[in-house]
Amino acid sequence: MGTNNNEQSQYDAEQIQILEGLEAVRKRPGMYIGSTSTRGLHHLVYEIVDNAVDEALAGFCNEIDISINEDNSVTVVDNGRGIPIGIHEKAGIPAVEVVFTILHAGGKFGGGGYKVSGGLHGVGASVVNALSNWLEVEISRDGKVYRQRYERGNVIYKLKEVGKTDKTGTKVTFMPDDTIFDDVIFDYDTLRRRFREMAFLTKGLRINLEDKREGKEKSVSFHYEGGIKEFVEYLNKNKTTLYDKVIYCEGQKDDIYVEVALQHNDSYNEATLSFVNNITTPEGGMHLTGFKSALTKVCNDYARTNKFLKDKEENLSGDDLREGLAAIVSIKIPDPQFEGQTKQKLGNAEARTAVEGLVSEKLTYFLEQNPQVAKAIIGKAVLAQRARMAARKARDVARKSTLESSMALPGKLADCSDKDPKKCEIYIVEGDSAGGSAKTARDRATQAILPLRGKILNVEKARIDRILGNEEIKAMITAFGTGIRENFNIEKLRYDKIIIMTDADVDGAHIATLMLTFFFRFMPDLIRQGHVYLAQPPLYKLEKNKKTWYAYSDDELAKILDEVGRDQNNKIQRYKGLGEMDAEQLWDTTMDPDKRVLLRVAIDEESESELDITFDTLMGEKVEPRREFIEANAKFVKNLDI
Ligand code: 2B7
Repeated sequence: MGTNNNEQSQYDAEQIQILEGLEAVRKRPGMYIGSTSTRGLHHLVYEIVDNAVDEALAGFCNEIDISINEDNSVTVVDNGRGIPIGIHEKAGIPAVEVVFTILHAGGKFGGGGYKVSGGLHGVGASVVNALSNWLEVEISRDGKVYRQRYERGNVIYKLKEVGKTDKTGTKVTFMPDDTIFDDVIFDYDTLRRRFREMAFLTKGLRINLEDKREGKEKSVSFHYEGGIKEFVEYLNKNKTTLYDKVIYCEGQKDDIYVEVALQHNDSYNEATLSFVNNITTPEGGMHLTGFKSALTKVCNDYARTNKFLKDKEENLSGDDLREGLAAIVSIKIPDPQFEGQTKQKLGNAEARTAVEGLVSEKLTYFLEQNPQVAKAIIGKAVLAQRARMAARKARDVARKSTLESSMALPGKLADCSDKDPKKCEIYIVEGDSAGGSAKTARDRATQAILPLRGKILNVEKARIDRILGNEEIKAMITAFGTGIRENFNIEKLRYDKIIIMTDADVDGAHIATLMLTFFFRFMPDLIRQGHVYLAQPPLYKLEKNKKTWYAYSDDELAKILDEVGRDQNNKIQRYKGLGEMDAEQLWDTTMDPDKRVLLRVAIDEESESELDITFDTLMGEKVEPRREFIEANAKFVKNLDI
């Protein structure tokens, strides 16, 4: 400071620029990590871990430890080479300091490393540093341990030697800035899900996660030698597979590395997950398109050559061939371009060519070598094709007849009189008798009632023709007015709220899950846009001295009893079903918009693939996981204050 030495002032200038750089991150954190919500907070961990994963991808690291510390700081340790500590030529400071204090200090470093990890925003360590109260990095390299500390992005002391070691690697500990994030509490399960996915996507890498917070102590370790092959096995774990082997291929075209694994099961749903640089791409894009076209083309060629399809028969469609498919498409590409409304769709055309080329070549060879597997895949697709054609015919007939009868509403529906969908709601009620009480109880202007008989069809276990032929499902589709799947149109929704009302017992929960499964598969936007609710009928009625209380759980009953005193004057009734309530009670406890509690059903978008799994666990034949599902079901449901 205060010197006129030319070199020195140049150095100062550089420093000032650096400070401005990180200040920008603190001013507009959302630009760099998406948001300052819980999601953004967890993103900090992913950014640091991404750098360690890159070191693993470069072939120098095979284990990463992540711990949530007692003070809610996070430590990440890798056994890679250690971030270089030599003086960076341009910046004149140790390379590690460049990594943590200069914005966008990404790319190739010291050679050898292949930086592919996109990160949602691809900004890395300096952003985490800028958004942390403090951050410490410790590097083990060349027999020595070095350390540096930063606070809100500012260097607290120069890189210093603090000990000796015979190991190599990097350790980063940071405390997120509580003045920037809405909430600085890490969620173990969110991290666990993400790291399991990362471990699947990086074969051979071991990722250990530990929660050291008091009262929350737990740990888990992920390590998959088979990588995405094991990911596919995991997706199929509660299913019956059509053949034993997971079909797998990997390869590189130009600078794109492609890895694909797939295996069919006997269900009717597809679970294809695609990733770019280890980031999930729910909207797909070029890599997914390449995979789909290769699968469709290769299988049709095979089916023709081997006479599974007669000359005059139509080609198998992509959907036919993907019925019951579990697949992972994972690519690594140096410069991913994301397009579309949400910027989540991979736009690089060369990714399509790379995936399509690799999968075509390898799958053609595989089918020739494994005719039994080929037969199973083509055989299932042929059945799917027949069902699809039958369903199309049925729909055409249905369309004609609905045109004639101008969209006949189902006979069982007691519709409401108000025609403004914003004000209207429909109760889907289990059983005719409860349906009867609900019809009596309702507000006729705004509440419609659709009673359903018994268990509704499990759409996970039925093919499209059977599903669309099912009376209960037809009734719901016509009542809602939106149509399904690619024909779904939210503007046509006839009710703002779709409320599932079932008994408050295990069977009721099962029926509700079956309905949610149907919505999830055929009209997921209904759930995404928050139109689907669960009614909450009470479990108990307590009468005492001419007063009445309703309890919606055992805990609540206990609380009420504590308040009113536990004595002989208590008359407690346990409701076994909605049918036991008369219309007035049903209105008071469950349907009156001023008093009722509704649960809004939500999809956890970050784990949509897990949602499939949870539904499947519930729904599949394997009976034993059923209990879990009912508990897990609670996860889809977010409490709604009304
Ligand atoms: C682009 C930057 C971020 N980097 C290296 C080398 C190893 C290395 C890293 C890392 C997070 C928490 C524990 C390369 C890459 C910087 O250049 S970052 N390891 N681990 C990490 O951040 N873990 C490297 C060439 C030769 N020697 C080391």
